[in-house]
Amino acid sequence: MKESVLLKQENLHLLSDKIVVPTYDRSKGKAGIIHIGVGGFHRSHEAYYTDALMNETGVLDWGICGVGLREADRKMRDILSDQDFLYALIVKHPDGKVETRVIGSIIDFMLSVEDPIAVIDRMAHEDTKIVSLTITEGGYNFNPATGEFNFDNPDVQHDLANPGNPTLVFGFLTASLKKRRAAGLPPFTVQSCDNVQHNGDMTKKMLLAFAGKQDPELAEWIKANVSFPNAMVDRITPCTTPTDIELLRSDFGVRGAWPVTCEPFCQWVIEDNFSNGRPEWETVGAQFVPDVTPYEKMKIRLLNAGHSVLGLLGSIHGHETIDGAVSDPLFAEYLRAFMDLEATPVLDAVEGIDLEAYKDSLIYRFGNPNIKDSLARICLESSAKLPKFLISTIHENLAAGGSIDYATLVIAAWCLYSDKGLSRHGVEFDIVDAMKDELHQAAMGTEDDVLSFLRLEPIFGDLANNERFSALYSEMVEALYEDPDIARLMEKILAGN
Ligand code: CS2
Repeated sequence: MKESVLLKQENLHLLSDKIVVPTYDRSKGKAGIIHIGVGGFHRSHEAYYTDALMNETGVLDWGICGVGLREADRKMRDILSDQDFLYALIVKHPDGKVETRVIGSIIDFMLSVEDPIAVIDRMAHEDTKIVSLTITEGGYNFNPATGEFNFDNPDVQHDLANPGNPTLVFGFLTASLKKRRAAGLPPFTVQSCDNVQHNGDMTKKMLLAFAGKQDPELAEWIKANVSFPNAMVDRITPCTTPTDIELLRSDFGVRGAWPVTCEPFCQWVIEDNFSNGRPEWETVGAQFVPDVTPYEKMKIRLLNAGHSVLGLLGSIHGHETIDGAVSDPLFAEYLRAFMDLEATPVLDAVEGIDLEAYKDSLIYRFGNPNIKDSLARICLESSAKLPKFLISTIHENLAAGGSIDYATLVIAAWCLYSDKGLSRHGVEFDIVDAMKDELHQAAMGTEDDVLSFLRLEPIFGDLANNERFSALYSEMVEALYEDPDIARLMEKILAGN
């Protein structure tokens, strides 16, 4: 077998010419962007767009310095730093075609747990024009039912008491913006890349709540001077598996310890609102629009909610991946009916977008047999996702007198999932959720009080008191607890009960 090449800057010229590699001079790159939360998604999306831009135009001011705020980020930092911050992006097409490119836009990486001051200083450096975030839905630290900043979080308490030694993103943003202001530097733009509706507005609201407690005058300055563009981000990026690492070696001759795989589709719709300049990402396919609202709502309520529908129902049924679930005709029909009958009626029209075609494209993307997107990944942190992805649709349909059956079954399945933690065949789930214990406790009460799970107010708000919803939910939960054969209930809903 041909020898494989270690992924390093000095070895790039040895790589097969079927691999796209950075053509720009990385050693001259400046970190115009600090990115907090370098996981799979950042590496398949923002870092990919930025690399494509650097390759296309040769601009060097928009390199990315990754920042990890958690001890768990050490592995990524160590691996990337051993590879001169290079990694392979493996794009898997539905027809089996695989394209690989080496991404070079990340040029540095810092761990705040090692040196928080150095991170604050880097963010406060004049080269930094944008601080972008992929901190997951849960990282915004809001109470999902009220939408307000959660001051009860012990890490928030710590950060308020220790402004020079923060742990959470809001502490770092506040400390570095304070430094910039004192130095007379313009603020950076804070750019969220998470699946949160109005992600920029949400970041602003949370940061102002935190900074306002710490330094009200600074909060006023932030409010007046920092921009927080809203954006819709999209690219399905499953978790990297050992098979991906092996594929990179066997089919492309590259030894890279943590490649990223993703689908070919990629979308980024951004409001053009940057306080300190921005890369021309439109050159490489991003769209800049005056108002991103209709795009983000459409994506969250169809794509992300669709994932959750398949994720929870599919897990109970015993499916393991999104493509596995969507190739089951019952699940495909159920998903489409959920989209058509419950999600679409409460969406706003999106100029230039044919919603029917958008939904068709989602089902096509979900069916990509080479993207083995695990249902376990989809069900991660459901407590932060479902209020935005699915429960908002239920609330809006309740207000409008629309259908709620399809989504309600997902909530009932979530209760069973959190309570028993088992598929209908008895396979145990590995549940990862910041609210895992609360979810389990509440779900466990179901046999004594059928609405116990719904009483988790931060997630469900007052849904337990809604007669229409609670009656339907009770019926479904009782049926599921009696017999976890979820397919039977899905068929019943599809048949119009
Ligand atoms: C998924 C998303 O986490 C989830 O539940 O729905 O990660 C989804 O794959 C991305 O938003 C696609 O852009």
